[in-house]
Amino acid sequence: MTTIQASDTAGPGQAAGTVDTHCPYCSLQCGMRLTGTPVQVRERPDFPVNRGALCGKGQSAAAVLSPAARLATPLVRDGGELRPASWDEALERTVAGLSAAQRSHGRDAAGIFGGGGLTNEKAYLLGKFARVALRTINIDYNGRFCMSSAAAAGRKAFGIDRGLPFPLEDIPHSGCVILVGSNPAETMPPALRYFRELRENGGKLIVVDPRRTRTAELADLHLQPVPGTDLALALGMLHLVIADGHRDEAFIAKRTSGFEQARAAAMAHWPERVEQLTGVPVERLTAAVSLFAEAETGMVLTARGPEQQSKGTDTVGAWINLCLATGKAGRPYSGYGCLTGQGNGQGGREHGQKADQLPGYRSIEDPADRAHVASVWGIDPDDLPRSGVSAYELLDGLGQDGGVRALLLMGSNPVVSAPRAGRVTERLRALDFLAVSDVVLSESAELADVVFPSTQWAEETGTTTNLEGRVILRRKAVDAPEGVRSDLYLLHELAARLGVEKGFPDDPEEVFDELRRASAGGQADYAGISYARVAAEDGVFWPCPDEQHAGTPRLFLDRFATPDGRARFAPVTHRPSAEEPDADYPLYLTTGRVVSQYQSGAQTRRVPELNRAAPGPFVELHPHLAEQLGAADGDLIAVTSRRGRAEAPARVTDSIRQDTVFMPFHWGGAGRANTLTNPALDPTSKMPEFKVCAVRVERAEAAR
Ligand SMILES: Nc1nc2c(c(=O)[nH]1)N[C@H]1C(S)=C(S)[C@@H](COP(=O)(O)OP(=O)(O)OC[C@H]3O[C@@H](n4cnc5c(=O)[nH]c(N)nc54)[C@H](O)[C@@H]3O)O[C@H]1N2
Ligand SMILES: Nc1nc2c(c(=O)[nH]1)N[C@H]1C(S)=C(S)[C@@H](COP(=O)(O)OP(=O)(O)OC[C@H]3O[C@@H](n4cnc5c(=O)[nH]c(N)nc54)[C@H](O)[C@@H]3O)O[C@H]1N2
Ligand code: SF4
Ligand SMILES: [Mo]
Repeated sequence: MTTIQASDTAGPGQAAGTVDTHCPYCSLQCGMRLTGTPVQVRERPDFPVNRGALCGKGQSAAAVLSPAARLATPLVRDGGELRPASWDEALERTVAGLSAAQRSHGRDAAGIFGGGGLTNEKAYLLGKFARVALRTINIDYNGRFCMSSAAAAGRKAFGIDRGLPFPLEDIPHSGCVILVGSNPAETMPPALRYFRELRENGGKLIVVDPRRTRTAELADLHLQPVPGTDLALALGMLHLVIADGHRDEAFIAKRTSGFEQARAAAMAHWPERVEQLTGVPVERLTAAVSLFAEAETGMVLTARGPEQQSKGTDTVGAWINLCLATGKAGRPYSGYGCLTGQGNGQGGREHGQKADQLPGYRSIEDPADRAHVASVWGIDPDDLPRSGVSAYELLDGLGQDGGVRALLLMGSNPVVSAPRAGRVTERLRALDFLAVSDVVLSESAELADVVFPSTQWAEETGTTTNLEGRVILRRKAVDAPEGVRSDLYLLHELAARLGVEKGFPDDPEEVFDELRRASAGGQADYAGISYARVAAEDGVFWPCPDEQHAGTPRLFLDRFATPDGRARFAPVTHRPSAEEPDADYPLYLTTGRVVSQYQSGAQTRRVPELNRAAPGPFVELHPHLAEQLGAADGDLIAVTSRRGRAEAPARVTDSIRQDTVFMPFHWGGAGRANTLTNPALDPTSKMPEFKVCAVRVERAEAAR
């Protein structure tokens, strides 16, 4: 039974037996209160982001604490089967596996794959473990699959990458918000309130999505483009802004650079051409431009729709251009923001899990950055590895010459969530050695040689950084089952057994204090953020360079973070998706989420009430398409792409374009959407094209 541990874990002023903490799942990091035995989730009305509201995943999160749902002991593979083992045996096997690969194939043959759900402390120590204990270049993480395109575009334009440059509470005060490929009605339900309040205040909401989602139904205007054409759409809007005299000359002159090139590209995207490329009628494009350009203030918020494309970085750049040309950036209630996704999607990328990054958003190739981090780590900068390859490239090369031979996977389930997942599963099987740390026996853990059961969320203390750049504290509320230890302990033990005795503490606050020093002076500066402040202030926004600094809820009001203080226009033009429909594969497939399942489903598929609400995969298709196939709602549909074939029941709805089908990606097995997806990568961010590929669709019997 899971019992609340109140004595040393409850914050100041909290009743014994009650612990205030945050949800284990998405980047809103909703505040919640844990109480009772067995532990139950309750409202915590005082936390500003969600003011007590929780979605069904948050409400039911305690189910995954139950020993029946979670891993409770290490497992090792013996004669083909996984069997329970001691921590000692599991650790020894792992050190042997990693070391053998490095001895035979060089240091870079050991690799790490991390996750954006890991706390800042875990992400930081995992990056340090790769560079200091394994000394490999090969570490990357699932954040590449998430908001890496927005991060790359944000850095190019503004000189810094923070999901939102303002708190969510600013949204209702804006004049017009364009939500591009974001479906918060399913993916962040408590945040919907901010968009409802926007409309109550007279502000306008525009939603851009190939599907009329529940979010789109709230909008004043819904644009329904062909998947993969957001870049053309944004260029078309910029064209009209310029043609209709809506640009803000004074802002462009004073606070930006590069307008001329962006203007030239936009002029080649006249409205009729854009209608042809995107399927969005000229009148609707014009209406969108009027709503946005004529509003006093405005925001563009993107999520995975426009970002998970092989041109995601350019696409986000084009939407930023629209903000800059209309003077809707760098001032109150205006700006571009990315709605990050995972619980620590923001912090997870700032502290060193990404192949090219060191803590504090420092660059692993920059001599001054290397010197700073090496001094905090007490090593010679020359001993720091350089940057390795990106997530999909790392997975694609597993077990091959020049690739990783022994992998530690922590906080991701790529068998379900990686693009072209059939290939990725085959590569994981080809490894000499695979260790997985997880809280449940995920599909990826099932392939491992060693499985470590990690403490999660309410069983441990740690910080995450939510989509606003607000660093928050998740407090330990319950003890984990015996046999379960934290990821920090795992890294501490592995490092020691690899001969690095010092520098891998397993106390989260100690790790955080080191992270603060490592990040000091970097872009994502956490130096002034302490556990005590985070607890007292409902979170602290980075950058926060010292303890006296208030933190930075709003960025760019005086200047952008570029060397000259100006935001940069992106010189981008439209290009097609990596795979467009043709005679053999005549339709678009796009993928995404439903409200009751989270990501690869590893956690939420273990919660009965969520499974009742979302029991399995489906293929969303338009009634006209269903009629052509002779398929009715619920009939089994076969979807085939150049990568493979998946089957799931039809869900017939006129809310989707006729040329497009949609599948959620939360399930493995026959209905796995990622059997189909195209791993074509964005050249800058290395984001795979989850949101567009070409498919053929048939009734399953007809296809057999
Ligand atoms: N319930 C639930 N909530 C979650 C998650 C979850 O798995 N389940 N995951 C969390 C994470 S990590 C993330 S990243 C966020 C993601 O949050 P969102 O980005 O909101 O989620 P998605 O469903 O992936 O994509 C959003 C929308 O993009 C649309 N879309 C598809 N193709 C295109 C396109 O080419 N252009 C445009 N403009 N739109 C397109 C889809 O129809 C979909 O409605 O959600 C977080 N919250
Ligand atoms: N087709 C398609 N595919 C997609 C997407 C899409 O839109 N379409 N979206 C992509 C996006 S945005 C994302 S973020 C990825 C996410 O996909 P994954 O990377 O697979 O993410 P999760 O399913 O959250 O996997 C996290 C794993 O870590 C475990 N875990 C949770 N907390 C901890 C912890 O503290 N320690 C350890 N050791 N383990 C923990 C969970 O149980 C789970 O098994 O999927 C991507 N894949
Ligand atoms: S919206 Fe996100 S953080 Fe909030 S309760 Fe739901 S899953 Fe948790
Ligand atoms: Mo994500």
